[in-house]
Amino acid sequence: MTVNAKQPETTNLETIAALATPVGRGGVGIVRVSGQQAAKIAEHILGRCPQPRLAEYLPFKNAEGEVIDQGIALFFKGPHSFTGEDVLELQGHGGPVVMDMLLHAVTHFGARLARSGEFSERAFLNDKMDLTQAEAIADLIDAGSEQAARTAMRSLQGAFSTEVHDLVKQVTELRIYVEAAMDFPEEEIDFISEGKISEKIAEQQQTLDSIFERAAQGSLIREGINLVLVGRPNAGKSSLLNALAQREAAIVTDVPGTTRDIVKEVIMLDGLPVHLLDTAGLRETEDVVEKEGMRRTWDAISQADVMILLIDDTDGFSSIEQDIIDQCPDSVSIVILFNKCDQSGQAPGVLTELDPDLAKHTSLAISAKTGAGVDELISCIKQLAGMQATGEGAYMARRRHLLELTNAQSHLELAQQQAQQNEGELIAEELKLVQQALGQITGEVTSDDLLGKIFSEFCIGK
Ligand SMILES: Nc1nc2c(ncn2[C@@H]2O[C@H](COP(=O)(O)OP(=O)(O)OP(=O)(O)O)[C@@H](O)[C@H]2O)c(=O)[nH]1
Ligand SMILES: [Mg+2]
Repeated sequence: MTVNAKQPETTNLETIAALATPVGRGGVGIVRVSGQQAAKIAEHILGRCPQPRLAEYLPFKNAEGEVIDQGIALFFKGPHSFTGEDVLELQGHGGPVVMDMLLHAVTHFGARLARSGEFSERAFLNDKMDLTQAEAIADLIDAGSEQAARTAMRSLQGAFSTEVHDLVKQVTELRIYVEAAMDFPEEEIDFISEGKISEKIAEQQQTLDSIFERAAQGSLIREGINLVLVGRPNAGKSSLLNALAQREAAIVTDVPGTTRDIVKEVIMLDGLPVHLLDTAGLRETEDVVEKEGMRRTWDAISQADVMILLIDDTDGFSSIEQDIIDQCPDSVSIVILFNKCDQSGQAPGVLTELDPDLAKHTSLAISAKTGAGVDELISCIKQLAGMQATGEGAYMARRRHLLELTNAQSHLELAQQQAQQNEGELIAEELKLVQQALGQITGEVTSDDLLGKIFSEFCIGK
């Protein structure tokens, strides 16, 4: 069910506490407390509640009045805090035992341990940020590359949500306009058939497409692609995996059938995360272990975005490769690699003069052993993934955002079709669905299930 999930106030919620720094030893460890009891807890532990936003150096005491640590205490009076509630931060010495004692004291005086993402969830419920911004915090923390961190920061600063909000505003205005026109039926047809509505919808479609493109870029930087290496035994799959990973991740020998299980490696190609899978070579065999390996190879192919089909160029393309191409699902992009070009004498790089049947796939000659042609292969992978040269303007987005954007796109397209047919009521209905889809992104319209799912993936203390 879709409901507006925001509660009018969260002041009656329990006070929560968590370790905000990583578990383990560190120079500083921070315990964070949020909720109505924060000031009272400060009085118990520090002897008094510090002045808002003023760092004070104080001893921290437990329930027995013993000093367990001393450090910096900070108090933020709600609503001027991260969560919008009263927040207390105790910065002590970052040892696991000290932090444990401090957490114990804080819970003794009235807080309970926070669930994952509960601080961010309260910030969202108290209108300190919208959903895309809350998600951007988790993405910034999890960022696996500089690009990912930059796009997350852009979303955190509101670039994504501002554009979505602006579009929602335009769609709403248009809907009100159409609805108002319907109150005057004799004028309605004229008013729609003038083409103004269709023009406005077309503008909104453009804006939405541009938002989608940048979100898709961000999502690519966040999630990456699945790339599977496939081919006959000894084609050089494991050698290529090692060349791309720049380490000896998989065993390479001249014995056909060396790789039996899937070898996984995550690499970064200029900010694009690539989940590489090296697989067991495909051939006729009675060996039970190898057969199971090949079953796993096909499993991996079905879940891949890109399949790299390696061929030993000294053997050449055969019906085995043709069968693999024929059995590969349509959703998987195929790259055909003629490997061992150092032996076959073929010049490395993109191949253009190919059989017409193969020409629809990208083909390259490389040498996994010498590294010749590998740079061209990398550019080709980035291009297939849709990675743009500059990550500029991309904002961190998740699959759920892309789904809602696609949903909005299709309803806006339907609204456009209704506009062509002068169907005022149906235009208004479609525009409403566009609004709803976009509202799910920023969290204006969400279900409790969705919120629970999003915040549970956060780390504790955030
Ligand atoms: N000359 C030359 N030899 C290569 C090249 N790539 C791989 N080889 C050799 O080919 C043999 C097989 O390489 P692997 O990488 O183990 O092949 P594979 O496709 O993983 O084989 P399986 O795991 O058995 O399916 C090894 O002896 C490699 O050194 C290349 O580009 N040039
Ligand atoms: Mg191998």
